[in-house]
Amino acid sequence: MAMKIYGSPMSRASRVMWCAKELGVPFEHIDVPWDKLKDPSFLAVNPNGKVPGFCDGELKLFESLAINLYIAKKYGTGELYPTNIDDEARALQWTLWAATEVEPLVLPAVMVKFGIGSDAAAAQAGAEKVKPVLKVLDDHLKDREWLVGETFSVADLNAGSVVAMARYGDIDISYVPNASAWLDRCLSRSSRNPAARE
Ligand SMILES: N[C@@H](CCC(=O)N[C@@H](CS)C(=O)NCC(=O)O)C(=O)O
Repeated sequence: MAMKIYGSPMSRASRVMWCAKELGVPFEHIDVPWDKLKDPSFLAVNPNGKVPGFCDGELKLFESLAINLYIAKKYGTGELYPTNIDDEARALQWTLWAATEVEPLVLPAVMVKFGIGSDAAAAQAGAEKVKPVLKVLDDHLKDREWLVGETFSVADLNAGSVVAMARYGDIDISYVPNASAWLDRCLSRSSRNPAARE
């Protein structure tokens, strides 16, 4: 039975679809209308009433980046997921860094851009506060192409999914050229092409 990924492609479900497509793992995509997220039928999938929701056989998961770590480890160890404990720890580090240090600062700009939120002051403050955070990423990438090891990994996919929100929110990140070029590399993967296999 194929994995099931619930949620609009315009939501964080896109991160999970990207991960599955990167590995060529077949999945069933179930779009869930925004006004149905708190319905009991969807709460049975994700009790938070948010997308993505995810099922793989008996396993149900929420949290997009955690789902990606699971998919990458189960279907892509040695490819998308590291084979040694040090690199595994680095992948977890960059994932948690993106979720906790970056996402809260760039989210308000995305909300304003798409008319979901109206706190322009929070959007502007986040765009300022994220500068030293992205400098950490930029410094790490000054003499390397990818975050962990020599190839694109789940660390890039997860952190790239989050840093991309700065772009979606029209936050200029050209002041971190290494991070900017890395984001371009991440976002130009063929697995992000809408025509990539589901
Ligand atoms: N940290 C969660 C965030 C999930 C989330 O907030 N999803 C949004 C869509 S991108 C949602 O479902 N919002 C509806 C709501 O909050 O009611 C994740 O990464 O999966």
